Amino acid sequence: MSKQIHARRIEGIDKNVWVEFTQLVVEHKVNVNLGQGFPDFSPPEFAKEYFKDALFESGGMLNQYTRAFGHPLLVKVLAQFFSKLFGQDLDANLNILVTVGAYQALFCTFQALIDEGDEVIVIEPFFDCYEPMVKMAGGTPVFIPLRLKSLKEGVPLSSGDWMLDPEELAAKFTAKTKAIVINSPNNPLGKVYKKQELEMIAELCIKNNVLCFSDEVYEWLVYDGTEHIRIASLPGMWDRTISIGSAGKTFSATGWKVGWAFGPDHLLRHLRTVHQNSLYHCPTVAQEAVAQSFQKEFERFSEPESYFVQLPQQLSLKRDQLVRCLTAVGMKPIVPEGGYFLIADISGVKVDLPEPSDRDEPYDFRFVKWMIKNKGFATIPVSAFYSSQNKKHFSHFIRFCFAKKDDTLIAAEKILQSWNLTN
Ligand code: IK2
Repeated sequence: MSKQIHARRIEGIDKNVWVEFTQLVVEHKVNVNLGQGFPDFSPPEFAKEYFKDALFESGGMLNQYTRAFGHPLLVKVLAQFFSKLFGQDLDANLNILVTVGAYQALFCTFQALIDEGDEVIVIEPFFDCYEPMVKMAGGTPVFIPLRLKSLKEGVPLSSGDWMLDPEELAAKFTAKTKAIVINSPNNPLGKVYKKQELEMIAELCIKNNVLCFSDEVYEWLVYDGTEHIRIASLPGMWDRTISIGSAGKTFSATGWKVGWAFGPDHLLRHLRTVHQNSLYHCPTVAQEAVAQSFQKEFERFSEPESYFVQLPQQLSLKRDQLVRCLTAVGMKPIVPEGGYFLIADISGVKVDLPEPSDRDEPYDFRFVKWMIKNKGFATIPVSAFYSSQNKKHFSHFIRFCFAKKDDTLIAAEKILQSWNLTN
C-alpha cells in the first residue's frame, strides 16, 4: 500500500503570493519594485550602530544563545515601553514573547490557541498568511469583507470609507467561534480602525467569549493625526487579546526579523509552548539592537527627533506623492490612513492582456504579471488578500508600497507618465 507523502494539514496552501511575485521580479528586468513591503532605504543610523556594537561587543556573548522567550534586555525595555500604551503593568517574563518576526508570533498564536473545528473570523482584505495559518491549526476561517461605505463624487476615497457592517459581523459569531483577527493599520488597505469600530468588535468578543488576535505591525505608521488604538487597551480586552508587533516595520529593518506577542500569561504560556518546541531561540544580536533602539525611543517619546515621529512624517509625504501621481495617470488610489501600502483601482486602465493560460486567474494577477514583464514595474495584486469566495469581487485593485526612496518613487512616476494608461 502506497503511503501519502505530505501531511494533510498542508493541503491546498501551497500557493503563496510572495514566493510567486518575488520570483517574477528576479526573472524579469524590474526597474521599479513597489511590490513586497520593505523599505529600500536604510534603517536609522542609531539602530545600525547598536547592531554593530552588539556584534563586536567585547565579551562576544551577544553572538551566543540568549533567553529562549526573549533576550532579557529586550523584554525589559518592551515591558517598560508598552505598559503605559496598554494600560497594564507588563511583566517582562510573562506578558511578552519575542519571535522571529511578527510572522512567527502569528504562527505561535494560531498553533497555540486554535484547535480542530474552531472557527476564526478574518476581516477582508487580510494579510494573506492568516488563512493558511488558521487551516494548519485545524481551524476554519470565516470571512467578512470590509464594505465601501459611500462614493463621494470628485473626492478621493480613503481607507476609512471601508467599514465593517456591525450586523453582518455579529452574525459571523457562532458557538464554534474561537477568535477574530484584526489588523490595524491594515495591510493592504491602510485602514486604521477607529475607537468606535474597535469597541463594537470588543463588545462582540466579550459577549461571545471570543479571543482577539491583533496584528499591529504598522502601529507607528499613522497619518494626518489619525490615532492608533490598541484593542487590548479597551475595557475587558487585555485578558482575551494577543497583540503582535514587528521591529522590522518599527525600525525599517525587515531583514532583522524580530517580532513579539504581548498578552496575559494564561494565553501567552501556550505560545511559549509552541515556541520552545519549534524555534526556541531568536537571534541575539538583532534583539540587543532592537532593545537599545527602543530604549532610545523611550527617552525621547513623542519628541520631534523621535524616529516614531519622523518616519510617519516622511512616509506621509511619499504617500501623497504616489497618490498624486496615480490620480494624474487615471488610476483611482484609495488614500491610506496608515501602514505603508496603498491600493488603487485599475478598472479604468486600458491594457491588452494576453489570453490567460489559466482561466481562473484573477484579472489583477494577470495585470501585475503583464506590468512586471512589459513595464519593469512590480506591484502586488489585491485579490491575494481575499478568500477564494470573495476574490472575484476584488480583482481590479493593485497594491503599491510607498516605503521607498524618493528616487524610486520618481522612477515609478516616470514609467507611469510615459505609459498612456487610459487609451
Ligand atoms: N503582519 C502584517 C500585517 C504584515 O504586513 C507583515 C509583513 N508583511 O510584509 C510583506 C508585504 O505585505 O509585502 C507581517 C505580519 C510579518 O512581519 P515580519 O516581517 O515582522 O515577520
